[in-house]
Amino acid sequence: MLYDAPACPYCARVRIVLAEKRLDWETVEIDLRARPSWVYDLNPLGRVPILDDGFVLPESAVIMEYLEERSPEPALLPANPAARARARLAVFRFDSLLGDDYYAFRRGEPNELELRLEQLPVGLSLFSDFAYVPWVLRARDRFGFELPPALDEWVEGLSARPSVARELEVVGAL
Ligand SMILES: N[C@@H](CCC(=O)N[C@@H](CS)C(=O)NCC(=O)O)C(=O)O
Repeated sequence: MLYDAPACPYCARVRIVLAEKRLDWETVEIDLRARPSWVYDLNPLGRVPILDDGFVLPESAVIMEYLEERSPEPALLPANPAARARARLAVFRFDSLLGDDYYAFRRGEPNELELRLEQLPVGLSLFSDFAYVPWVLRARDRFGFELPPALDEWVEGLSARPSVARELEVVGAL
């Protein structure tokens, strides 16, 4: 079971990985503006995504790691240990490399989102690319950011994958 919210880019990470690994999950949509109190029983922080796979697991990056280990094929992390570490580091640093400025922009606060988009650590692995692409799609399609050409190409490449194409539809409907 995936406790999900369409607008949530952290949930989008998990939706993409589930689709890539062709895992079929039931989804419970959570309305974050009228959140049921039982969500706090599953995750004391009250946040989605939350995966229930016989045990309850919040935190999108941890869920991604779990799914990569639970269902290793197709692999989203590279085989080489150094390359795996670099991809994981990119996800670990998500807040400083994108999230902090993205959410500062959303709050109307000073931000360097344009610079962050220029310097995004993309192309290290599918794993880290899927961890970043939900915010890039929203920056472009919801907030009108013109992406640097290399990033635009990266999005185009990923959009050929049904898992990401589906997320383009989700963003288009927000
Ligand atoms: N670190 C969490 C962040 C998840 C998160 O912030 N989800 C948002 C929706 S996009 C949420 O549930 N917000 C409700 C809240 O913060 O109260 C993750 O990676 O899963």
